[in-house]
Amino acid sequence: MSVTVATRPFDGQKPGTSGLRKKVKVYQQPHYAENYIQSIFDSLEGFAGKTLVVGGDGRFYNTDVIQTAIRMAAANGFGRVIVGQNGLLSTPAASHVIRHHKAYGGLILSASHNPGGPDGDFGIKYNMGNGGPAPEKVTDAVFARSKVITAYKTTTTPDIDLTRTGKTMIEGMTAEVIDPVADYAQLMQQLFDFDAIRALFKSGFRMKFDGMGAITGPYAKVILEGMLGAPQGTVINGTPLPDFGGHHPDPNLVHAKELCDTVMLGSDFDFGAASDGDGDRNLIVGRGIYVTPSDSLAIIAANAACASGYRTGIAGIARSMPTSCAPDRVAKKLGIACYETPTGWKFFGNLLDAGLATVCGEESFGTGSNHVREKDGLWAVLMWLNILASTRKSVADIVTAHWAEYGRNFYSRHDYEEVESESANRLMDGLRANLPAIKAAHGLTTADDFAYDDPVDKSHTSSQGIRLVFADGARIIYRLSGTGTAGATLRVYLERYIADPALHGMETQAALQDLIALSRSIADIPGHTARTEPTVIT
Ligand code: G16
Repeated sequence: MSVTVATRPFDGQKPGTSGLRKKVKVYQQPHYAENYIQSIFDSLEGFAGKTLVVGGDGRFYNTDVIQTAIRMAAANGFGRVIVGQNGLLSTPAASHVIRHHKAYGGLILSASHNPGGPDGDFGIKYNMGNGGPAPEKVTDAVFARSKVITAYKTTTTPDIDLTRTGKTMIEGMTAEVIDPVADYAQLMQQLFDFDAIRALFKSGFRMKFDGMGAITGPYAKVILEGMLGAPQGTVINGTPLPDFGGHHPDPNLVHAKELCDTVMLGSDFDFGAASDGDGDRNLIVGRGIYVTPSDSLAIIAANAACASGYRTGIAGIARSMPTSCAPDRVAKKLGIACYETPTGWKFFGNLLDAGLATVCGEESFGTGSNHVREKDGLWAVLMWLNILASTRKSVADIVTAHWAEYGRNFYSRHDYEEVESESANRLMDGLRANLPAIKAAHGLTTADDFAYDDPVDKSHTSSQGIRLVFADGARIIYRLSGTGTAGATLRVYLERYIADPALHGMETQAALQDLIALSRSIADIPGHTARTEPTVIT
């Protein structure tokens, strides 16, 4: 039976960079998830009888909210819900399922790379019919609705069985549990030369893929070990667990240290990769080398034609503003455009839909293409495997050859985590107020607060990060994270371009040393945050 439940608004249901991420304990408050889901439905139009995709990364509280969402979808008039078996769908797979099944939209339950478990984080994100995160005009409407909501609709029906594929009827709506991997695996087979990658593994090539106890494990096992013949055991931490097995499922040099040490420092493996909580991020390492996400995007763009799905070339590249300018150099050589967007995958959607960009990426370990409307961890890994299979070169050789051809953009991000919010805001306000003086004092070519005009829908987005550009093209960028759930995280992005190959072997932090010191003094980071060193350097 459908019922309407009275409720009262909660403060702070404002979606961040990627959906509404909060502590599990916040989400566990009675009516909290329901209010947010109803605010989403109330902000949409014309979905009666249509299909909604629901899935999550398997973190603690995932199946509870999935059952809630299914009941609410039925009561709100959707005709069908497609849900991943056991409530699982990686973020890129969810994006594909939405597109493939021509769904109206989807709810993705994830807090991405944030820790899971009862004391960890949870999140809900709405994706549109193109498979991409809702644009700001929708998320703004959801937030506005959440502030005045008085009731939500649900049903009194029991939980459906998520463990078996098949269909159940709920109040006239079909709930269809699907294999979460099948559609996605088929898409990957269309995009990449599986025969060439199979031959690479057959030749003795060895890799490790770290699923980090999160969602990508099942996808990686089916595709890498199953379809591509990588040896059993290639995928480690491959079972999704509610607390990710205690891992912080963030694929970077800090949280995937074991993988990095094994592959980069050892001699047993040619290639290493990892993906995050919800499967959209990727980390790429080779023997003796870590590939920065910015370099990875540039190298993928330069070599995309190795893969069958991109053989005819790419239309354009898009990168977020803090991502290094390495992809711009590739775009220039290919004679295509490189778009610079604010941080957040949602800003790529229009460019991809309009055919202006084919590949896109961000410094935050995200890379993807127009095959879905999310970044895609396993896609990036398969693209690298395809490039390695076609060229039969090592990761290090591919990267150093790329630098030799284009020059090297030395790049690093310094994060100051869990800073008191007021201090972080004061620091940013101080920078904003002093931009003209900073520009003059350091002879900068640009000192601004980045704003973006979308070339497709003409929307304007302001205050997307302080950008300091030096006369030689070096950059320091300051931004506050939009995905954290405790205090504020100050991100400082540092970049310097060096053309001379004789200097490309320099250690990154050493190459950026003077910029690092300047970044701290210009913003008075120690004064505002009482920190002398960042929490995480990637
Ligand atoms: C999300 C977005 C990304 C963005 C990243 C960084 O990633 O989807 O597009 O680059 O946040 O966020 P911030 O710097 O604001 O913390 P994910 O993987 O968390 O969904």
